[in-house]
Amino acid sequence: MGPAEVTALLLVALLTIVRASHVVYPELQSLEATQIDETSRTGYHFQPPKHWINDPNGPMYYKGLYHLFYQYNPKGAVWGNIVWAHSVSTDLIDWTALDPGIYPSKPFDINGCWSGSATLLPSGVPVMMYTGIDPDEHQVQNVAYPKNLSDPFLREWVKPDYNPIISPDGGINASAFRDPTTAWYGPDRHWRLLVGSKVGDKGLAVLYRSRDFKRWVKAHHPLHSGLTGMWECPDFFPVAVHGGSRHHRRGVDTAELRDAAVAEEVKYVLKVSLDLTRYEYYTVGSYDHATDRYTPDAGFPDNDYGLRYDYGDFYASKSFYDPAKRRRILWGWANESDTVPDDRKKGWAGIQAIPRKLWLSPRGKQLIQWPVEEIKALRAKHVNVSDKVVKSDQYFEVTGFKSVQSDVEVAFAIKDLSKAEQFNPAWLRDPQALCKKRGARVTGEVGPFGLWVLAAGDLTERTAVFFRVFKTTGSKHVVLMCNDPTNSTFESQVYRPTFAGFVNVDIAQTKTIALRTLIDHSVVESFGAGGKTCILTRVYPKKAVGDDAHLFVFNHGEVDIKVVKLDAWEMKTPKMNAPAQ
Ligand SMILES: *[C@@H]1O[C@H](CO)[C@@H](O)[C@H](O)[C@H]1NC(C)=O
Ligand SMILES: *[C@@H]1O[C@H](CO)[C@@H](O)[C@H](O)[C@H]1NC(C)=O
Ligand SMILES: *[C@@H]1O[C@H](CO)[C@@H](O)[C@H](O)[C@H]1NC(C)=O
Ligand SMILES: *[C@@H]1O[C@H](CO)[C@@H](O)[C@H](O)[C@H]1NC(C)=O
Ligand SMILES: *[C@H]1O[C@@H](CO)[C@H](O)[C@@H](O)[C@@H]1NC(C)=O
Repeated sequence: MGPAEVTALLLVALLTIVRASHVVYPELQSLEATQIDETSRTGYHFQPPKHWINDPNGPMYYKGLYHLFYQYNPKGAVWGNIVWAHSVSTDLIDWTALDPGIYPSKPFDINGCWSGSATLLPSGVPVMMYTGIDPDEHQVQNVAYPKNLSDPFLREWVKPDYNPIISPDGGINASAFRDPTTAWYGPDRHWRLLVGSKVGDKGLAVLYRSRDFKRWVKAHHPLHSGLTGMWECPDFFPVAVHGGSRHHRRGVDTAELRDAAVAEEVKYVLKVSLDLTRYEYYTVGSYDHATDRYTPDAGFPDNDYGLRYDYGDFYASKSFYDPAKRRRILWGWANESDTVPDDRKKGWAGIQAIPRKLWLSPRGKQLIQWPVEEIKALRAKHVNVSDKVVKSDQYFEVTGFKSVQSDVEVAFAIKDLSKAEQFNPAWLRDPQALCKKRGARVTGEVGPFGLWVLAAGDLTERTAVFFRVFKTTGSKHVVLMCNDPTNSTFESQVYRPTFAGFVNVDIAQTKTIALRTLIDHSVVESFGAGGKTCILTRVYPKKAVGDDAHLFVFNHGEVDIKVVKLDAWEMKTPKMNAPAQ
């Protein structure tokens, strides 16, 4: 490294301060976007007209409206000046932007209003619990109540003077104490909630109890902890156990747990966002109300290698119960993969993934996620392909529609699994590393096969979403799902990791595997095997934009595969955050 580089590095170190989990660029925080670059803006994924967004906050359903709040910088395209921006929708498709719901105004949140959750009290009153940054830069927990309960838009929020209601005392690190969950009510008539924290290398879901939602007392032990560094955005909720058919795929409201019969038929999910790796993981387990202990079921790794909602770009997620359709819906933030100067030029950064319905798989081994049914209403021009064999090293284009903003569902059949490559059990821990070694262009036996999306006509740009099948001992198989954006763009500064997860299917029995991919200009959001494995990636093609974006099916394995059926739809553009009249 030469002296000039050392100086440059020092300069970067001085200008960029890492505050909480965000890299901070003080000199850019309040530089308003003067123009908006539309090229890679999304059509049907949630985003505001401009500037920076991150975590989804306080999602809920109230008087016929879905509410989504989110971390937002009203003044620039990088993190800073954080408020709770607020949007509402009747159908999770068309969104209307309202004025920010919660913003710094009191000593207990004067330096920022960070993430939090909504709880619906038994009286029907919604209450927001959020992290405020006080004048000492301490992270404290506050409540806010709607000013006018008759207003379905819940435009104005009142912060009682008795805030903060939870302060970082009793050995809590005031710089690592945030993101309160939705509260739940126990048989002992006490409310409970979790706040993310850490002690040394140990991530904590700190538990608090309250009788009146005002005075909160820290429990003697956290609900759960793990040696994975700071836990952000914990989410803790019940899921119906399959078998109790009356609960099939339906969501469970934490409020229903007051009914002992319901409480006996559920499992619990604990999800945490790891500040260190910037990934999330979840476990499914049991929760003892009497001792306030959560125990993950056997078979769920409770560490960095745990199951993820999404193996790509998806963080700070939060679920909520939708009473209108009795389902649990998951929101998650996807950041940009381009550079900060790119974001400044674009005038915006960050989107929310498509809201996903979430439920426990029939055998209770994992969660299943699927785009909410509402987005089918956006499907327009349709094309299809059926019973088309794709031989080794062959590909074909899906023509007759514009794929740049589309929804693609495809089922692949595999003729012959006997040739599948041998799987090394050491690979089980890290699918991403395996996919990096065996990317889309590394020939295999069964796979790689899948889609090239946002591809240039000459294929110089393309993002591969694909499967690869391995065999293990005892005629069992392992299915790997990958997203390879290596050639998504010519821009060398763009972050282009291969993302991957294993798919828990018995491929020898099914002989087919399904893939659904939502393509949206700079978003490739994929659901493998009906939502068992999900991967979202952000890509920025230069050629494969607008009408020049193409869709192909490819097979780079030795064994033939067949497209049993492929359906693809152009997607209409909903009303996305036009300001309220
Ligand atoms: C409360 O909201 C309702 C419904 O929007 C409205 O009619 C009423 O005027 C509001 N009350 C106040 C005091 O603003
Ligand atoms: C508290 O958390 C901050 C932020 O992660 C960290 O820099 C600091 O070292 C922690 N303090 C202690 C005493 O662990
Ligand atoms: C393909 O789509 C057309 C028109 O949407 C439909 O009539 C036809 O049945 C479809 N074919 C298959 C095999 O799905
Ligand atoms: C990317 O493009 C280069 C040059 O055409 C090619 O050699 C390589 O195999 C491609 N990689 C992928 C993953 O498509
Ligand atoms: C999203 O951006 C990439 C590239 O800058 C980072 O590597 C990721 O850590 C980041 N993800 C989150 C959740 O912040």
